[in-house]
Amino acid sequence: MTTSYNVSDYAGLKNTTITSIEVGTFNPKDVATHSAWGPDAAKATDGVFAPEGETWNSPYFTVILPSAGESSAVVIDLGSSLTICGTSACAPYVQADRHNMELDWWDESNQVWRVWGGTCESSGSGLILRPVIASTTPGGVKCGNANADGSNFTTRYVRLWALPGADDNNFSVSEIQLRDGSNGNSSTAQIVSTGKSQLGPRPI
Ligand SMILES: [Ca+2]
Repeated sequence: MTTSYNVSDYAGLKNTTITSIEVGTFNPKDVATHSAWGPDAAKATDGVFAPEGETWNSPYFTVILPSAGESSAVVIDLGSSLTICGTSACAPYVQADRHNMELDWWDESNQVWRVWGGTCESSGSGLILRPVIASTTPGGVKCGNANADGSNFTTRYVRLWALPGADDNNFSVSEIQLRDGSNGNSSTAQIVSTGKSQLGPRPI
């Protein structure tokens, strides 16, 4: 990385002389001291799905969640507050390992995470495509009616995390898709999550 500063542009600093610069230990993760962002998890918003049934921890497709619980969530930052479709025509959609996960959205006004729904635990293996099913019961999202309509939600941040109580600790996500809910909730609603920054696993 190269940076350039034209010191003479700053009044009062033009007489400053730098004789040497010593670079200390560089931590690429904790560059912001006010928060500890997790690693880049962009594989979950790159628009690429793994072949159905791909190994749950494929390094080519997956973001690994080290454990169940909110502390191992992956978080999508949509860049600005967007209205996301919550009805079955264009509800959130994921490809993840077979376990049950909860999808939450950040309520900026009240500074809390709100439950939107969860993935249905599957008896299959590997990575499995499925819709997120609407439910507003915190921590209690289980397999329900996949055609149930949830509510649209407006948020900048969405997170996905594995619910406790699973029969193993193999949690991963390969894709999360969120669609535009501001234009009629059609089945062709634009995907608004692809290419957006995703961080995890650490909640903000
Ligand atoms: Ca992907």
